[in-house]
Formats: sequence, C-alpha cells, structure tokens
Amino acid sequence: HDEAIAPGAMLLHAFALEQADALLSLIFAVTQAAPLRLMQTPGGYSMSVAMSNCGKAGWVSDSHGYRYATHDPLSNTAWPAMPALFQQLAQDAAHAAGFVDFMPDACLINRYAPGARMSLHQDRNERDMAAPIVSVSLGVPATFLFGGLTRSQRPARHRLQHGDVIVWGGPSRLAFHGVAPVAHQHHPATGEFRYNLTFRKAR
Ligand code: MD5
Ligand code: FE
Repeated sequence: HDEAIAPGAMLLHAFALEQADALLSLIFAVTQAAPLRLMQTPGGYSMSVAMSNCGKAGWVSDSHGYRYATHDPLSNTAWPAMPALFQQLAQDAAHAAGFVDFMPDACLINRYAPGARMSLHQDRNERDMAAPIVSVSLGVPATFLFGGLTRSQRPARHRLQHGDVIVWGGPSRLAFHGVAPVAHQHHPATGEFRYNLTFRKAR
C-alpha cells in the first residue's frame, strides 16, 4: 500500500520488491567499475556510508565541499551509465506519486554497513527543486529520520524495508532527513548491508 508520510512525500511499500535482485546485480556491476568509497566531508571527517554513482552526474564530497561531477574522482573517467532499469523504476515511482516525466540524471548508491548512519541534512545541491527525489531501500532495514524544514524540528521515524520506495517532492523536497545507525542484521539478498539508491535531477 502507499502511505503519505508528509505533504509531498509518498512511501510506496514494496514498490521495487520484484526488481530487487536485478537492481542488486546492477549495483554490483556499477560498483565494480566505480567502487564504493568513504567520502570526506568538507569538515575533514570520513562518512560512514560508502558511496558511488551512476548517470551523467555523480554526487561527491571532499574537502572542497559537496557538488555534482561528471567524472569519478578516483579514476578520472565518466561515471557508469545509469542502467535502463534504474531509470524506468525511478520514473515509474515518481509517476505513481503524481510526478510526470521524472528524468533523473544522477543516481547515488549508498551502502550502509552495520553502524553506518547519515546525520540530518537537506539535499540542496540540485538546480531544479521542482523535480522530486526517488529513493529505493534494499537489504537490511533502517530507521529513516524525517524532520521538518528547520533543523530544530524533532524528526519522525519511519522503518524502511527491502523494496520500499519513497518519492520526495513538493514541500518535502527540502526537509531535513537522515538515517539512524543501521543495526547488525542479516538480509538474504544483501548480507549485512543496507543499500539505498537516490535518484535526482541534478542539472
Ligand atoms: C538514504 N539518502 O536512505 C537517503 C535516501 C542522501 C540521502 O538522504 O542524501 O544520500 S534519500 C532521502 C531524502 C531525499 C530528499 C528529501 C528527503 C529525503 N526528505 O524530505 O526527507 O540513504
Ligand atoms: Fe539526503
């Protein structure tokens, strides 16, 4: 079933479940070409979530800040192309939530090991805030933290399971959000890991 978790934010339970194995195979192929790595924050810390990208634009963080780049800084080659299945799934999910013609040019691949977390932040490196963001959860479940439009608002908690998809648009596009430390758990499809695909229109 679908659940509106906030104005503009729609949780599509199990929307990607049938494609989950295919998505994971494609994640392994992409990350063979562009390895998952722990990026540095501008403040000099190492992120606990391992990241890679596919698509025309890849999200990167280093001592100079956060930005989108056409090339993987590890190899100085273009990020792997976005697989057609990724593009189609993102577009279908956006459509199910009322956004027509979502054309993501960026797919961030996040891999959470046990204990990895993402602190509260806003996604604000994209040019077009009218485009939604589509996120796909795979593997070990996680507790998603959904705050308000100010950092001080206490976040609501949502359990995200294997195959769940959320479309973030409208007033939720700029909400503060994060992921609580992922538990030590085992999932048959991913072992100890949680994967998240985040589809965005960056440019
Ligand atoms: C994750 N990743 O589970 C999340 C999924 C990131 C990130 O947050 O930046 O890599 S995307 C969740 C999201 C995106 C845009 C808006 C909102 C949530 N929101 O309004 O809560 O790895
Ligand atoms: Fe985010």
